[in-house]
Amino acid sequence: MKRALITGITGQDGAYLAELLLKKGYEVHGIKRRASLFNTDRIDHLYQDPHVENRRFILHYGDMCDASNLIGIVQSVQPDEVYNLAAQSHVKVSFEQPEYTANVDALGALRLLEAIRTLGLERKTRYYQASTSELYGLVQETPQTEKTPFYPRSPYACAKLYAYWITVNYREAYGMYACNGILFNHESPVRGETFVTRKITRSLARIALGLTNGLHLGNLNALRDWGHAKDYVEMQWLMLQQDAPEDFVIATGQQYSVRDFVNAAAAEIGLTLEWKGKDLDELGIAVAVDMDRFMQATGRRNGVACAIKPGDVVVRVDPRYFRPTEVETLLGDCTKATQRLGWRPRIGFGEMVAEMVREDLNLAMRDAVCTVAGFKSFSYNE
Ligand code: NDP
Ligand code: GDR
Repeated sequence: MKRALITGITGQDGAYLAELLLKKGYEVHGIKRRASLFNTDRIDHLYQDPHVENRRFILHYGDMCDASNLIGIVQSVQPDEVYNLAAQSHVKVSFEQPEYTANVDALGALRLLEAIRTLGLERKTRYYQASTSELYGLVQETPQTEKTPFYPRSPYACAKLYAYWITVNYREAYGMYACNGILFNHESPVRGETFVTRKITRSLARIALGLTNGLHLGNLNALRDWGHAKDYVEMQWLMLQQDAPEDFVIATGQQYSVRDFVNAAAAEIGLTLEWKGKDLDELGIAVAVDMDRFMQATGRRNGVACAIKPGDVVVRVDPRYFRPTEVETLLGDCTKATQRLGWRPRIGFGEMVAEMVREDLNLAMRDAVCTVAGFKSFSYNE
């Protein structure tokens, strides 16, 4: 039985990857930070009681800032494969916590690689580094491939640049099977709530059910290549199953703006928006609500009504979500992954948006029921 160690197992990708590896028969170990709350929502369905024998899903307390802890875990697990997914992964937050971001995202990767090397596992353990399209930053060519020069535009991207190169260096210096997946944005119903896609689907669902008032966004013109996390974790696994380690771009080759994403998500709940004004004064105003579509989206549940009326301002621009240096456009070319690994994304943009809206409507309906029953429902708007 193969043994995998996943850092960042409580995150979006960690949860999907753990599920995939368990299905493939792996024993899956994950590193989880100690927190004052459980923080295991995304992996609760995989949980196995520690008192059960022959468990295949095992969590270890750890932190990417703690080298001795990482050495101890790698020593005890003796993994065949390590997936380094842990990161302070929010680009905007990295401007507020640049040093911490560098510690976790850059030095964290080094600590893990050093743990593998100093324990003498460099010929046994294969290593995957979660690299990112943010490395391209101020893009030098479109679409971006494995050969496109990097130009990072945030403390997050600068930290990930170090992690990218230290992975290449350990491959070349020590002959390790270590590779980078340069992944473009990938989303899902369990995407963190403060990334723009999930913020949009969650907020629109809550506005439609009268749980919150409006959606405040930053740069509506930013262009991204959005894929589905489920497709992308499969590629992370595939990259570690080859004869030789290599770096790959993972993307869909399709690009949409943040405004396009809002329109697509709104359409899922029967809402048509009209965009008025410019720059900081731009507004997304409801012009029509298709009640049948709304009822269909909410599963035709009794008592559920749409709180949005034509003329309502649904979206506003708020400069607090602007970044000091923005990545305006990203579009990936995954030809190498398609030709060499036979990989191509299966879930399209429309299907992904529909799934995210459906799941967020379900969560919002649950909150609406609780609110009616007198329980308080919180609307964090970050
Ligand atoms: P998430 O933010 O959902 O998950 C990040 C994970 O890292 C969480 O499990 C988090 O733990 C953990 N983590 C954060 N800090 C530490 C630390 N100091 N020690 C240990 N664990 C820590 O990210 P995603 O799942 O979306 O992304 C996975 C990886 O892929 C990240 O490295 C990200 O930078 C990268 N990436 C993501 C892309 C995307 O579009 N999703 C695209 C390209 C790259 P906790 O739950 O406790 O916060
Ligand atoms: P990104 O994702 O920065 O690409 O990093 P995010 O969803 O945060 O932003 C995408 C684009 O949307 C614009 N935007 C907003 N973003 C957020 N979060 N909130 C807003 O209100 C908002 N309004 C507009 C942003 O300015 C940006 O242009 C993600 C992360 O998962 C990284 O870890 C990963 O490496 C990259 O994707 C690839």
